[in-house]
Amino acid sequence: RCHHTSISQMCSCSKTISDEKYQDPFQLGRKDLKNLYEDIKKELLVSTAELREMCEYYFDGKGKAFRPMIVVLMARACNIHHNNSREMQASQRSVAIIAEMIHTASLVHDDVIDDANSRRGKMTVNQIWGERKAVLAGDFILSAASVALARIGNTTIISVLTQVIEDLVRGEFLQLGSKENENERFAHYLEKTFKKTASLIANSCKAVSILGCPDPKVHEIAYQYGKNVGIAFQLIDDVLDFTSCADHLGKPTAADLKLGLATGPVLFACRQFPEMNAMIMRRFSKPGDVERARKYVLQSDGVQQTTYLAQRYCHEATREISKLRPSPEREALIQLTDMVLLRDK
Ligand code: GRG
Repeated sequence: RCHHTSISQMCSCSKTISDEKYQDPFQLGRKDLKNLYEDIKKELLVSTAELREMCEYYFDGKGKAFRPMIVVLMARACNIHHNNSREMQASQRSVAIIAEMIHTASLVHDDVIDDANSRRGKMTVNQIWGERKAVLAGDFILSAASVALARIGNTTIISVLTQVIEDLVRGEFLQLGSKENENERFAHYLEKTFKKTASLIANSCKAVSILGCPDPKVHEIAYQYGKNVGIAFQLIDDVLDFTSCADHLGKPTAADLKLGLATGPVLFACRQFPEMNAMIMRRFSKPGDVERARKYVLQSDGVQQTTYLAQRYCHEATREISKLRPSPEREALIQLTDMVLLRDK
């Protein structure tokens, strides 16, 4: 795996990527996102100091801002495709803000469900303020995102983005359950992956395409690009849980196994080492299961197979976005698929 870059570097800093192939295709998107966190904080204005501090906690510039970056690039690519417009609409930028707010609300709730202590190298909201307040902070961020969504004043956009909230909850529910049959297990994993991660990216891309262009074919291209990139992003996330170190990730590694979850690398490894089946069934609950499962995965080609699967999703995303008229933003979206595969955190 290549460890020279991360989405954080590509989205947050001005010039850090040394590889010549990646000549900073994100300059345009970065300009659109310059005041992203300030604008989000404006949406979160609340009267009590504690709630405000909790809600603002993750809007500190330490996230990768991967979703807003895709959204603004997609908005511009669709606008150029439709009428060669170089302008981005205020409503399209609002979608980027709303996407990051929904994402953050879901992180806050996820950390409560998983009883997580660290994220992005800092303590989680639940660790500092306790579970009950963390749930409320997540709710508040989500409600502020809903207010911003209503302000756009377009019922189609409201229904596209509220679908994401339903999918997030259903995805989290799917993760709580498991399947016995091997084929069902993989389908269940991919469905969970779509709902927990890809739906937000797919539907945010669809929303900005609807705002920028009346052609339903373009909406489908935007949706398919976001869906495929989103699934690839989660597959690589699942790989990094096995291959990266905790310090670099900003959260513990093998976290999925510790939570009892069998992700892509485990499901592929199980085909080579069927003895893992029993461990999967008991959700790695016996002492030593987590360590043994991790060893099996690293001995198997589970990591390579999952990465290969992610490559196929990225290839599909590239095929979809290539149907749009050429533009620097379209090229950035294509390069972004490579960076999803090469990221190391
Ligand atoms: C409150 C809307 C809402 C949902 C409740 C808890 C829940 C249902 C859903 C959890 C969804 C979730 C946390 C999915 C994980 C997605 C994921 C890959 C997160 C990591 O994304 P990065 O790497 O994070 O982009 P940064 O830190 O860079 O922002």
